[in-house]
Amino acid sequence: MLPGCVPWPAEEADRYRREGYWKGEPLGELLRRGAAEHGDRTALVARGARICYRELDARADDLARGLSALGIARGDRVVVHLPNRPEFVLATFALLRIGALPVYALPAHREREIGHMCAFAGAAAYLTADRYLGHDYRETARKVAALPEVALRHVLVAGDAQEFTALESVESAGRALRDTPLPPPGPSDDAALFLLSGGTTGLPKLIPRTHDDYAYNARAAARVCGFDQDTVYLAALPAAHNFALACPGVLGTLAVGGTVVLPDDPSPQESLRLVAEERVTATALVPSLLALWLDAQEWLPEDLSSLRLVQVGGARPDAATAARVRPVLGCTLQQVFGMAEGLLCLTRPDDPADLVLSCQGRPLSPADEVRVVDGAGEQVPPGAVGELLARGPYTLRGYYRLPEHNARVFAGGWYRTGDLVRRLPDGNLAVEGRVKEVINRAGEKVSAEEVEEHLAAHPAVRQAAVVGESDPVLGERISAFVVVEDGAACPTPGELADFLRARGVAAYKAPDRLAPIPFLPLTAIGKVDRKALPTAAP
Ligand code: OOB
Repeated sequence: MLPGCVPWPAEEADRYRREGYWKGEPLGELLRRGAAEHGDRTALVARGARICYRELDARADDLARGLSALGIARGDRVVVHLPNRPEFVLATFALLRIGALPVYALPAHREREIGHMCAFAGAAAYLTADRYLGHDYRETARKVAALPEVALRHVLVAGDAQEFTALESVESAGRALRDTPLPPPGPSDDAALFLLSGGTTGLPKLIPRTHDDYAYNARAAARVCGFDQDTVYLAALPAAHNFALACPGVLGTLAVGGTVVLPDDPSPQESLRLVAEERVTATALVPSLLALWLDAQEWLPEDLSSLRLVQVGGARPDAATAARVRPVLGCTLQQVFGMAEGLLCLTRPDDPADLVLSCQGRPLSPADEVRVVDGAGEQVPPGAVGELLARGPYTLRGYYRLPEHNARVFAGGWYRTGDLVRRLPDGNLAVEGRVKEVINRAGEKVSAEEVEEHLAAHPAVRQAAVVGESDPVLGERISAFVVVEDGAACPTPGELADFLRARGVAAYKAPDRLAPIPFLPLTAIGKVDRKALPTAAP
């Protein structure tokens, strides 16, 4: 095991192998198998170019040899900071094949996050693009490489590399070494890659995912979603995020011989155009992006008749938005409640529509174990709200190099998710908020998410974000930021209190403070970034 990572206990690991969850196959083989079975089929579509399985496989090998010749070796960490371009997929397989570990940064990250990741991971290399969406990533590379705590041996750039090493030149150097055998990637139960924790507070933590666990995650998700070689998956979210990478995402699609479409930019216009042009069948969206798709489709309709499945996750969609999927997009909605740490819950494509609208899904694997507990760690009665604990064949046993934090967050192999859920009698989970986003107002506990949902139901309110602010009298007060519908006047706190009361909501949940805001700040993956909301009263 890579030092700093926490293995599963031998007993559980044996069970996961025996029961067929862990197949003992390195993740890099997922594409090798694809190439053997689907050689001429299109694996990737990007910027009008089409790359078949055989070509993608061969190019990944070339890049693997090139990287190896540069001295990048098994166990090295490489921060991968690429937008959704073919190089992302090539670099992923090249690194996996030589046992070097990609550490996936999101395109929206800048030198603060990247510097932290490079330092904390002890990265040997940083791989980025030249420019994307108006940002020059070489500038980021310069700033990061200059940090005293960062010790990069290489900076690789896809595109115009300027003073850095061009990724293309590494691939062509590797092409000249085609007769050289590739070094083996190491045991399949060892860490293969690092994902970032999705927490909206503090700097991201690193989550090691093993070859065995992540391959299972991708394959099982593909199975549950009905992906096959006719699937055309649009990576509308950053492929560096677990949702679009392996739930089933890019890896799940490639595992079954489907086609991955990479948009040039993340705008709904570009995505919807590609759905029509490439006959896309499935995609994954966060609620904020789904709302944009729905609006865009109403004023600039495209032919979406190929679309079968739209996955929505990362945050809970409001009921009204979720209900528009079938009428506006003409396809099945799938709610996905996942986390980079592992556990993935999904509604199933053949679930009744009212069930899909009422919960966030059930665990992916028969081997997933979940518990819903109160503050004392005791299981709550069925149907009551409590904190979700999880363990299973693809849920981490510890964050990378954080033994003290791990001691607090893991007990008996259970990962404390920090999410408040309700378990329905059929095993589905409804997400009710987060432990941390509970506002303690004069002793009353208020879920920020619950208040947001009520505020968003007001006709003048398009979106709302609620945070707790310290208050000399109440301890914490409820502060609401609202985006008002076009042409509507911002409701007053009194009107909102009346509105909430009319909905039968306890009076203590009404916001104490209200501020109109032009748009809600989002995190790198598109969730509402509560910590970026202004905290002082306007
Ligand atoms: C996904 O992963 P992360 O790591 O960015 O964030 C995980 C957290 C969860 O612990 C939960 O608090 C929240 O995001 N979350 C949801 C949700 N899906 C995730 N909260 C409410 N409803 C949902 N459907 O966000 C992620 C990873 C894989 C697949 C999908 C999402």
